[in-house]
Amino acid sequence: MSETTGNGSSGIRSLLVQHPLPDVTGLAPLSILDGDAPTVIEVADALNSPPADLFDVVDQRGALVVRSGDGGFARDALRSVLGVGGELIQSAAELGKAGQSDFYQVVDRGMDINDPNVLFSATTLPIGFHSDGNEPDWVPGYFALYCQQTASQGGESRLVDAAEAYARLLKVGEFNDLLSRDFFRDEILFGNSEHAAAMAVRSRHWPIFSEDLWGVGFTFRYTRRRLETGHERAGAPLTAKESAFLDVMDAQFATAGATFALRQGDLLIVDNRRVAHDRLPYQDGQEKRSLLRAWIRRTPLQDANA
Ligand SMILES: O=C(O)CCC(=O)C(=O)O
Ligand SMILES: [Fe+2]
Repeated sequence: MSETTGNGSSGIRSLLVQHPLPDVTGLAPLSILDGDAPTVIEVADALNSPPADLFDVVDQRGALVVRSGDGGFARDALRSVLGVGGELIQSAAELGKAGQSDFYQVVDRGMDINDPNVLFSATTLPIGFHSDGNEPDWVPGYFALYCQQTASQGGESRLVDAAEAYARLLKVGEFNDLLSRDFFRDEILFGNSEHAAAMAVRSRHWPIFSEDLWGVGFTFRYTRRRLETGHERAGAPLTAKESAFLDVMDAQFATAGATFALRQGDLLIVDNRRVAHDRLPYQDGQEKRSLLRAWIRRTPLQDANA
């Protein structure tokens, strides 16, 4: 059980050789697919623009970096760039449901990844391409990461267009039955018995790719580990074909997209429903790498079916 694509890589390679990735003409390609870093704008310009305009750029390009340089944002400036308190940020109730309040700190918490309740993002290990959120009825439309402190080594961000990956996988044809089918999704259940977790996961299943989720458009929902442990807990471990499908998908993510280093004072904003993201492993120096994360919605209907 690994979040990376190390296992069975010769099988993946032969599948990719058998099925070289075709050009996709139906979708406007996002710039982040060209291997570019996201568009960067200066914080002064961001603060002079309505947040809605910034999110228009994110919609068009998949991601955006607001750069403040050495000065950094005050927390208030961060809130106003993101539109917190206005239309854009999720309600307090939604934050509570997602287990977050205000901004969540992404930092190495020195925990043992062998514990299934520990998230890769709370360690220095590679996370693997994923989307944020793990709820049946709510998806963060966007996430933002504000870089308070870079790592001494590594920790680069990676982004790839999941809609384009989906279109390519459809053309491969081999996995069409799996692309939109439900998979079980584990949830972190501190202090709950294995039995309770197994019962809970039975009602937690949804597809990786939805062409039009809740009438608001294409949505990608995937964290490999939650899906693998979800299937184990549901008593339906992933089959060889299902694992091969995830390997091929992860391999596609890993070969495409942008890899770039956030600088201290950068605010990265990403379309979480369209773009898959990853973070490379890192080492901390004297100061620990630290990012503040916010989950954001743009309109009430965008991220929930309520
Ligand atoms: O550490 C990072 O750069 C990204 C963290 C992340 O993806 C997450 O917390 O979900
Ligand atoms: Fe994430």
